Formats: sequence, structure tokens, C-alpha cells
Amino acid sequence: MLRVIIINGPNLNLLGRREPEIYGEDTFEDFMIHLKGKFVEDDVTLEYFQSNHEGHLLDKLHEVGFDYDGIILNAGALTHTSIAIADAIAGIETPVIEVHISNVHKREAFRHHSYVSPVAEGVIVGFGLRGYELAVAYFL
Ligand code: CA2
Repeated sequence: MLRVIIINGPNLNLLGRREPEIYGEDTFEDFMIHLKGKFVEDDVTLEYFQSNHEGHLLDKLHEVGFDYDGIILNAGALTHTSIAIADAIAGIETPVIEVHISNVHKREAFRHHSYVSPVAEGVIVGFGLRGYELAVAYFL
């Protein structure tokens, strides 16, 4: 049994409600139903956590980071600012895949740098919500 958690950071609770041209029209809750369906025959449990608070994201990384098999992290804008999240990832054992829905490299320059990437196992960028599915497939 593989245990994988998706952790989304600030503002990703707005998915499907604003800016559909960048982030698509699905809410993450709807997408989770679709995602669980895709892997229903695999021996994997998929959990989801979202927070707009950096400290809560750190607490969740510490909580799951020694027991789970994989973490799929979209830290939102904290990707570009948070040394604390990078330190948390470096301090845990569970491998982290960094995902971004949009192609951050096609966007503003301040989105081109990630503090997460150097401590991530891999990075999936610009494939929409499909990126989360690719990350689960990697852990499997
Ligand atoms: O492309 C991504 O997944 C991002 O991590 C999304 C972050 C952004 O700051 C990163 O540079 C790239 C922002 C998430 C905000 O999501 C919204 C969704 C709908 C409406 C408003 C914001």
C-alpha cells in the first residue's frame, strides 16, 4: 500500500472559481474525485491538504514526512519566497514532487525561481491538473 498526499498552498482553494484561463475550470475537490478514480485499481491511498498558511504547510510536511511514501507539493506563490518550506523538505524523509499547474516559465520573471526545486525529487510544470496525475504515476 502506497500512501501519497497532495499538499496545495496559498490561493489554490480558489481553483475553478477565478482565472479559469490560467488554472482551468475544475475545483480541486472535483479533480480529487477524478484522480482517485484513475488509480482505483492501484494499491494507493490519495489524500489532499490545502492551506493558505505557511506554518500549517510546514506542520503538515513534518507530520507526513516520515511515514508517507510520497508528497506532491504545489506551494503556490510560497514556491518563490519560502526558505522555510525548502528547509522543511530538506529535513523530512518522504520524497517531494513539485507541481505547478501553469507553466511558470512562460509567466512573470518572479515565478521563474523556486526554492522548492533544489530539494524536490522532480518538478512537473505547465500540464494543468494533469501534473498531479503524472506525479502519482511516478510514485507508483
Ligand atoms: O501554476 C501554479 O500551480 C502556481 O503554483 C499557482 C500559484 C502561483 O503563485 C505560482 O506562481 C504558480 C497561484 C495559485 C493561485 O491560484 C488561483 C486559482 C484561481 C484563482 C486565483 C488564484
